[in-house]
Amino acid sequence: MNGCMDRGATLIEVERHLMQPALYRIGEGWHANVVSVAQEHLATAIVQSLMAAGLSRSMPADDNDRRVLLACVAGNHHSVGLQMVSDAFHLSGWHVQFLGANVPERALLQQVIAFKPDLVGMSVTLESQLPALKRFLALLTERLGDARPPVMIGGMAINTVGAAVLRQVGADATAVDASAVVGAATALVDGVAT
Ligand code: B12
Repeated sequence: MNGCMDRGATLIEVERHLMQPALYRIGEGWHANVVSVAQEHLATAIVQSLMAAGLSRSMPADDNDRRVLLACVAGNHHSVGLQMVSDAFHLSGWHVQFLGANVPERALLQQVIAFKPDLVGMSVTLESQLPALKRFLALLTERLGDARPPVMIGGMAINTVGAAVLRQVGADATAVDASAVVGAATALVDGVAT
């Protein structure tokens, strides 16, 4: 990572083009029983510590006065991808609250009310987690009505099912990865604000 960044790559480029494919390969090896559970945990921990080191040597853009609240849907324990999304927002000047894995829906609702984000971003890895996402978005709409902030969703399940899922669950936009997320989020928030 340091070598890539020394040569001018951004942290997000390193995360997207080095770390993400490495973790996908770990997943394939795990599925094929050639990577153990302990090795998968070790790989995840190494990636997380490299991401933290990479973030500390990166310079965020000027504060743009926008807030994003990021959480994995209840039941989703895969937080590394959302952490990359968090890094992308942070380095682009957004105020980020990253709640991590498996956030219970009532706790997330309370935090949306308290933080008043311009955008909520939710990560979904397994298709079996889509009903929990749909339930949460229905709760958010019921409680906040017109004041509900726009919601972006992403993660492996969303990339697999495709954009049609947006309407099914009641979300506003998606982005395929951490490189694409800030552009899509800015377009969404600007569109909503005008
Ligand atoms: C590490 C890992 C775990 C760790 C996660 C630890 C952690 N702190 O995150 C642990 C051990 C908890 C875990 C558990 C399980 N896992 Co797992 N896991 C993985 C692995 C190897 C890597 C995940 C990862 O970090 N990927 C890298 C990140 C960067 O990629 P990403 O998540 O896709 O994120 C990018 C985009 O999707 C997007 N994105 C992500 N979130 C968001 C949000 C928004 C708003 C937007 C716009 C974009 C966006 O941007 C990200 C960055 O570019 C994957 C393999 C894989 N293909 O991902 C398997 C994998 C996802 N796991 C799998 C399985 C089966 C499980 C378990 C069911 C295993 C079990 N029997 O217990 C449990 C389920 C836990 C749960 N309930 O969620 C399968 C899923 C298969 C499927 N399609 O159903 C996979 C694919 C492995 C495999 N090949 O079989 N896992």
